[in-house]
Amino acid sequence: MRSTAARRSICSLLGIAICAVLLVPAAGRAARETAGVTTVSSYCDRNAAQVFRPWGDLAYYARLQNGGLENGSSPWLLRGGASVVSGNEPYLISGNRGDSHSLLLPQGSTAYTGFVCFTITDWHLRFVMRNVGSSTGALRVQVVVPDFLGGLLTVLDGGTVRGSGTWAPSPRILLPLTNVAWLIGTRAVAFRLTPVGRNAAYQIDDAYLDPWKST
Ligand SMILES: [Ca+2]
Repeated sequence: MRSTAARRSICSLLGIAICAVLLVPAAGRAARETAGVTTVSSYCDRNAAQVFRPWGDLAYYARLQNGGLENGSSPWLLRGGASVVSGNEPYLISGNRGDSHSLLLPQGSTAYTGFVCFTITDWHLRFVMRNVGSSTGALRVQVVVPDFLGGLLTVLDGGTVRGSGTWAPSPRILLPLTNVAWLIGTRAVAFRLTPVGRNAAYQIDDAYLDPWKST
């Protein structure tokens, strides 16, 4: 295992989102990083829509920036072999029939979304996914939170989801941010997605969040 000093050196090269997670002492556990993070620019999509309505979910969801991976990988940070690949989720929930790419997360990879704005409440995060690895593999969702007054980052565990080999919407992932509202200063968070388990691998597309927990 890398030393803390080594991990801090890597942090200085890779940026704040990676830095936050490299310094987490154990997966699934909130942790803090004291290296200098001062400001975070976030993305706010005001055009919410009922994109998961065909599955009985009437909530209004806002799309994450490049949530459909149709514009390269930016602002996502892809590590450990994660990559944008040809092939879209088949339901075209964005409404754009020209969508043609998605995100492959092989074993050992990690992907971070860009920072997105939100209101102080609980959220639902949802995307379209399929399992392309072991049937027992899962996908861990974590939340990267810039801390109050800037400067600190916290990583929260949003739990794990599982999918089959057929494209389907993920479960609605509840992000209990109300409980940590006291430490949030910038009104922006990002998400980290990591396959977990032996030979776990996933493909995801069209990442959205319900910023108002509307249902
Ligand atoms: Ca796509």
